[in-house]
This record gives sequence, structure tokens and C-alpha cells, in this order.
Amino acid sequence: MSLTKNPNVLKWVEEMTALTKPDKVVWIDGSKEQIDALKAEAISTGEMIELNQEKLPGCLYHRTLPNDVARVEDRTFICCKNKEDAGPTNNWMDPDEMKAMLTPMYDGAMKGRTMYVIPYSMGPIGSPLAKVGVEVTDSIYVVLNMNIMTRMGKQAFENLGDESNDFVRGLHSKADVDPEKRYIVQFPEDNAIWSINSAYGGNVLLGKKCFALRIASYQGKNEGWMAEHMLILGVKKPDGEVKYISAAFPSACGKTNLAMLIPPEGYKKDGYEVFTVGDDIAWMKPGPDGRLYAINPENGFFGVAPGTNAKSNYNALASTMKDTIFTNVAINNDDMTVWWEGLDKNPPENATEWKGAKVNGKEFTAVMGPDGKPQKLAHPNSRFTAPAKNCPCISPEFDNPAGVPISAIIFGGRRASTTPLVYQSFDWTHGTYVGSAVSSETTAAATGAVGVLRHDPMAMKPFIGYNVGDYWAHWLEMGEKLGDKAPKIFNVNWFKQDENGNFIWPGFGDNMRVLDWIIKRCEGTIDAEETPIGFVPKKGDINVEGIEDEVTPEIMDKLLAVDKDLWTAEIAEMRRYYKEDIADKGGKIPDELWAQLDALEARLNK
Ligand code: GTP
Ligand code: SPV
Ligand code: MN
Repeated sequence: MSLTKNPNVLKWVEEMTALTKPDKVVWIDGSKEQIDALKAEAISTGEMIELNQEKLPGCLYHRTLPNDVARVEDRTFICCKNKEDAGPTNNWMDPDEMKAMLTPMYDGAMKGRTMYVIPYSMGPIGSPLAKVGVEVTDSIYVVLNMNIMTRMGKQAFENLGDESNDFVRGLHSKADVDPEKRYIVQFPEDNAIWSINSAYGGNVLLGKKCFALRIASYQGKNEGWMAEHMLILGVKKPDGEVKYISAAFPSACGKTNLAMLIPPEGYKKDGYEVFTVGDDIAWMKPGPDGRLYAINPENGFFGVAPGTNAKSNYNALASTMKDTIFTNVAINNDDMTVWWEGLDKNPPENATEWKGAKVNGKEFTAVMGPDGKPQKLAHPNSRFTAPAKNCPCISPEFDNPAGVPISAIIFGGRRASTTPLVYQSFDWTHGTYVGSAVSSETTAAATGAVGVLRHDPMAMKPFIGYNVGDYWAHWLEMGEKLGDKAPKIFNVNWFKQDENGNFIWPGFGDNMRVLDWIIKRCEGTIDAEETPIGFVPKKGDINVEGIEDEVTPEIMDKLLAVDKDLWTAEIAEMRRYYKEDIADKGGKIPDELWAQLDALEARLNK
């Protein structure tokens, strides 16, 4: 039963069926009966493991192959006709050549398997900002995850209608999960995504990074909106007004945590509350009143498990208590619950670690691994897939088709030094420069070395679906369009360290103290110190009530310091980056950004 009469969908599904040759084609209507049957099937084949249904109702466990645990940026491609249009931050191949290479790999890849046809909407059904995708896949794990992460099923086809050709075609086959033949390929000019030989997260849940960032960023440039790697949160102030903020941090740098933060006691007492609209992706477009409105295209959270606990992120943990899929965490075999590093200090004795070995968790984690650190029961990039509606602080505006008006945009990353806790850019153009200058220490969210400082403009390096220079130009254009209604742009750094490598800012819920300053800056109710890099809080303006012991005035000075030598080095590195990594490699850097860099240097040397 094909669920739609749309000839464009039917023709494409027919072609994909002819190519991949599945034994059976199943259209996903999204009904509870169908999902329950797929869960039961996945449990019976061992693809998914049922967890304790009293403690974790509706929850399942899944383990991927050890070679398939993160996004693979070196195997991710943007295939547009002209190489220059992909730009220096993307791998590129000619679309026809890529298809010629991949077609034989897909040929017969689903023999003996079922092909699932998943219609889904990114964004609330009926929202003018929402878009439809169809993913075909041979993985039940993908279906069950897409069911949580998107508005999946019949409703998406109803939204698309019987004639439209405006949907993103996603072809996924896990094939042999061969890392040497793994490809994650976007064809922005064809609204198409081909993913093969992976069965993990961002590589295969094609609505997420592949569509909602890589394809959508390209669509946004052409259609006058923005697709960004940003959380969206609302802060309700004591006077009842809610201010919305979006924030871009690179992968595993704190978006989910900030999106769900619980304000410190003093703020709670005063009546502050935080609401989550999104934890990873924002689609933003000017609204009828000229302000920038954001929707979260997703319907769930694909969150980093390690480090999540009742104290660091109570709301995320609470979101995972039912109808959640856990991937590559550890199992506590005594009661079939889950465990990961940072959940508590009590690893289960009777554990199954993420690769599937039964171990004594206490002894296992006491042994050093090859990296000289204690072995881990859960993979550092292990994840939970949890429905957004489970989140205790989900925003009442979550399903609002119009989105929420954004007052402030925040950039950030992991920086041991140089970047202060918070600063405000002088204006949108300077803020665009600040975004282009984001760099951050790498994390386990992508394969490759961890802890290496790399440039990650707007936290979008792996996700810009076209030339980064054009992307920066698009940011500048959006600023012009928004004029004096544009959100104010800030930069934060939760990860400054002391000489011993310890974080000197408590972070997590205490980040509310920084949001407080940001909101007051947006309202124009607090002064600031003008420095060469931007506006920095005046002494005493970051509220430290309740954390005075931890954040002494000396530490606050360090947190807010703008060190001339470090910034001189930063500017030199930015010149090198703009020239060697971008301009020399075909990135057309807008003149305004070069001018911003010159102006920054001049201010610093004055
Ligand atoms: P992706 O889902 O990969 O895009 O990641 P994310 O940006 O949502 O990151 P997430 O909130 O899951 O945090 C990743 C890691 O950073 C976790 O181990 C957190 O414990 C840690 N983290 C988050 N916020 C803070 C903070 O304010 N301070 C410190 N020190 N660590 C933090
Ligand atoms: C990220 O890496 O930024 C993620 C996880 O949010 S994934 O979906 O795998 O991209
Ligand atoms: Mn992310």
C-alpha cells in the first residue's frame, strides 16, 4: 500500500526498488500498530534489545559496529555540478561520477531485505517553514529513530500533496556496513541524499544533518532563510515575558545541555524558567513583523549520553525515561537498565560494555585503555534518541508553525584559553565575523583525533552544503534584510581552563548567569565594557550569588580577560585561515569580513 498518489514519489520509489532489489517494500504510515510490529521484529532478530519495561517503558537498546560509531567527515561529499560551489570546507565529486561509482554498490544491496519507505516532515506539519522528505532504508533502526526524530508517516504525504515534487529524496542502505565503502553524499541541486555502508546516527537518519543542515542550508541561501546548527531556548523572566535565544556550538559542545538548563536556585526563586524549543538545529526566517523567527525542524533529541546525569542535565535524563532508543551505551544486566560514564559514580558490576562484552564494570573502568585513560563502558559518542514531548521543559511553542522570535544568537566552542566567558559583537556584520572565527577542540561526535583545535565557522564546518564564502555572504545579506530588527550576536566559552586543565567556569545550570547578562544587553538595561573584541561584562555584572566560593573575583577576571598577546596570535591565525584555508582554496570571502578582521586588529593595536 503506497500511502500516496503523488507520481513523483511513486516513480522515485519504483526506481530505488529496481536498483536495490529488496524482497519486500513496506510504506511507513507511522501507526502505533506498525511501529510496535517493527519493534517486535527488531527484538526477535537481535537488532534491538528490549530494556526493563517497568523502569524504562518503551525503551530499546541498539549496538552498532565498532567501526560505525560517529559521523565520517572524510567520507561525506557535496556533489554539485561545479566544484567551486562546494567550496573549501567540503569534499566534492562530480554528481554523475559519484552516482556512477555508487550505483553498483546499491545494485541489489537490499536483496533478502525489506525496503522501508519513510515519509517525514522536518518542522511542524503545516508550518510554512516545514519541508517534506522521503527516506528509503533497509534498517528498522532507522525507521524507529526517524519515528522519534521527525513527524513521520502518512501526515507528511498529506502535507506534500498529490502533485508536488518538492521533497528531499533520501536513499540509505546499510549494505555490508563496510567502512571502506562508506559514503554520505548530498546532491543539493537534486534535493537528494545517498548514504551507504553505515548504520549510525547522523550518517543514516537522513532528515537530520544531511537534509536539515546540508541540503537545507543550500535551500535557505536560495530562498532567503537560514538552516543552522543551533539550539533554540526560551527564557521566561519574572515579568512573564519569554525571550528566545538560539546558539551554535560545534558537535558535543553543549547545545543539548544549554537548551534544557535548569536555572540556579536564586533565579528560580525570582521566577526565571527555561523552555526548550530545539537542541541541535534551527531553521530561521524573517517573519511578517520583520523579526527573525525560528522553528526546530526535529521532533526528538539525538543526544550525547556520557556526562548526562540528574545534576548536569536533569531534563535530558528525564526525557529518556520512556520510548527512547539508547545506542552504544552500557547495559546493566542485573535489571536491564542503561549506564554511561558520568551518569553516576557507580558502574554496574554485571555490565555489557558498548562493544558487547560482558564485564565487571567496576573492574573494567579501573583498567587503563591504550590512551592512558580508564576504559569506558559506553562509547564517548553513545547517544539517546528521545521524543521531544518527553522533555519536562519542552516549550509550549514547540509545535507553533510560525516559530519563535529570536532576540539573541550565540556562538561558542571549546577553548581552553583566549575566548572570554562571554562577549557581545558590535553589530550583525561584526557578529558574522565572530561566527566565521569560531574554532573549537574536536570531540568524539566525528571520527578522528579528539581535542585538536580546529576552525568550525558558525559550528557548521561539516554541515554547510555549499561554498563557505557564499554562506558568509548569505549571513551578511540576512543581516541587511533584518536591519535593526536583527538579533544581537554574542560569543560564549564554557570551557576555559586553569594551568592544570580544570574548567574554571562551573557551566551547565550556571550558564543561566550568562544568559541573564545577554538578555539584559538585548533589552538595553545593562552597561558593558567596550574592548577591542566586543562588549564584555563589567566587573560584578555576571551574577555569582551562590557560587562565590567557586567563582572568586580573581577567577571572574580570568574568565572575562581579553589578553592582548593571545588575541594577536588569534588574529594572525585568522588571517592564515581566511587566506590559506578559504580564499586560496576557492572560498570567496566577503570584503566586509576582511574589513572586520582589519578593524579588529586596529582596535587591538590602538
Ligand atoms: P551534538 O548533539 O553532538 O550536536 O552535541 P551538543 O552540542 O548538544 O552537546 P551536549 O549538550 O550533548 O554536550 C556534550 C558534552 O559537553 C557533554 O559531555 C556535556 O557534559 C558537556 N557539557 C555541556 N555543557 C557544558 C558546560 O557548560 N560545561 C562543561 N564543562 N561541559 C559541558
Ligand atoms: C552532531 O554530531 O552534531 C550530532 C550527532 O548532533 S549526529 O546526528 O550523528 O550528527
Ligand atoms: Mn549536532
